[in-house]
Amino acid sequence: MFLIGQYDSPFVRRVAIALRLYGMPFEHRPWSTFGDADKLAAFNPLRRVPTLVLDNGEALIESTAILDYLDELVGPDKAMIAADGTERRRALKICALGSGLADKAVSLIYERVLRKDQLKLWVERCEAQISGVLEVLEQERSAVTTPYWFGERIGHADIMVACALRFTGEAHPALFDAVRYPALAALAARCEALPVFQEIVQPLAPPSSD
Ligand SMILES: N[C@@H](CCC(=O)N[C@@H](CS)C(=O)NCC(=O)O)C(=O)O
Repeated sequence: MFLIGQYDSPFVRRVAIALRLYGMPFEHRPWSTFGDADKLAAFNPLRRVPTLVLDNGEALIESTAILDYLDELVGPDKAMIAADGTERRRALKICALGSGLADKAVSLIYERVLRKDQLKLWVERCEAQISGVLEVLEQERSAVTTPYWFGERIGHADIMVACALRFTGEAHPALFDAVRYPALAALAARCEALPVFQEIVQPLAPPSSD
């Protein structure tokens, strides 16, 4: 199977990290969503990444749906999320907040680099959404005493939040102040220190309007 997308995308990175942690071999095709849009469109008409193309040619899209498939392959004991119940619901919510944070940080970077005149209403809305989510995640995480969000083992929630924080910090340094969000900063540092996070990483290269 091959994974399309560059590792500066928090969504591609979360999937690649999960593939590695699950010990699943994959090829990496670091195509750009803009520069390689036509190649990408042959597998995903949305021209978005991550896109995971299976050995039978089937293309999976949306990081959450891709991880759902990987979880099914490894089975409930190894899956990095609870199979059901309250813990699964809570983990999915943390993942959704982390992925929403990344979505808004991506929208804001597109607004900043692709538009000649930024729309103030949209910029302010994205900024408010980003800081609102950071506040809530910080509150939630500071109430947790285990090394990772749901215990001793890393899970999809930790990976998503860490990938979103790295992206937000690189794309919008003014919006992520580690002093203001110490519990999140500590979680991100713990994750980023792992070999898999150090292997699967790429400094942000935003698209340009040129
Ligand atoms: N909800 C999607 C978000 C994926 C996403 O926003 N990917 C960005 C790159 S970080 C992308 O493909 N952008 C191009 C576009 O949306 O046109 C997921 O979880 O996979």
